Amino acid sequence: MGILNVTPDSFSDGGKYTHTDAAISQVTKMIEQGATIIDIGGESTRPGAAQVSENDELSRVVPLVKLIKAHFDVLISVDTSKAEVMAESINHGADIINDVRALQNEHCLEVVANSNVPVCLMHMQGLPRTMQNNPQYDDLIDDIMLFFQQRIDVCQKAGIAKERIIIDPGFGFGKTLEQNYQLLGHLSKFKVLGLPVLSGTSRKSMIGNLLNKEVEHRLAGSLTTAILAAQQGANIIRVHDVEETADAMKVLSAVTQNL
Ligand code: 7PJ
Repeated sequence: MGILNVTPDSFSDGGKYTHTDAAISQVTKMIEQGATIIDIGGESTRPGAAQVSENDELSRVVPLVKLIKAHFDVLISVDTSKAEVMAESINHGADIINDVRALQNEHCLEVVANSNVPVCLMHMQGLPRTMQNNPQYDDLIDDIMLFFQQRIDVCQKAGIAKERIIIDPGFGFGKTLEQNYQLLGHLSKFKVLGLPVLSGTSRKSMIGNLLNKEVEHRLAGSLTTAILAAQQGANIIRVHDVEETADAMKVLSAVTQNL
């Protein structure tokens, strides 16, 4: 899954792809490099980021969904927590809804239930503005597991079949540095839920803070996390550096296919 950020303030590609032409060339490049899903995000969820109005998010995301649909044969994922953005994106051909709030905002459950697209439920403790202020768990893995079980249950009761659900433990979303690495080390545990797992660590602070490196120097760290996640059964790896990650995944599968 290649990340296409369309927010002016998203941290690692800071507004470079706000314009249509740039977005198209970025998508072309990511597909050539091996991305099979493009994740469009119109709301920055980095800690402390400004909130985005529904109209702004709609006007950033929906034209891109239409454009990508018209020009490419690739799965389109929309990273949003707003029911209206979900609905409009689905109407214009989005293939996956990726919600860092796991459909907890108003009307989101209904919108997804009334469609047939898969949805990624991500775990977040707290909310983006404050989530990194001293996150606490009784037991990190058990707490996140319980959250997934509850959200899967709520989704199923709302009419979203289990077959449509993808889970994501939400690296960096209300987790300390240690907790993020503990989570990565135990990622395979979530496979007991019998659902596809998405892992998103690309260029995140968990890498920057460990290595003391700025965003443009986090490739080696990002690749290491991608490999560790894939080795534990992650099915979708959400990344900025598609070419390098696709190479790493090819090498990994050459090994695992010959085991
Ligand atoms: C994630 C996401 C993630 C899923 C972002 C960033 C922050 N969606 N959207 N998982 N992260 N499913 O890319 O650093 O980890 S935005």
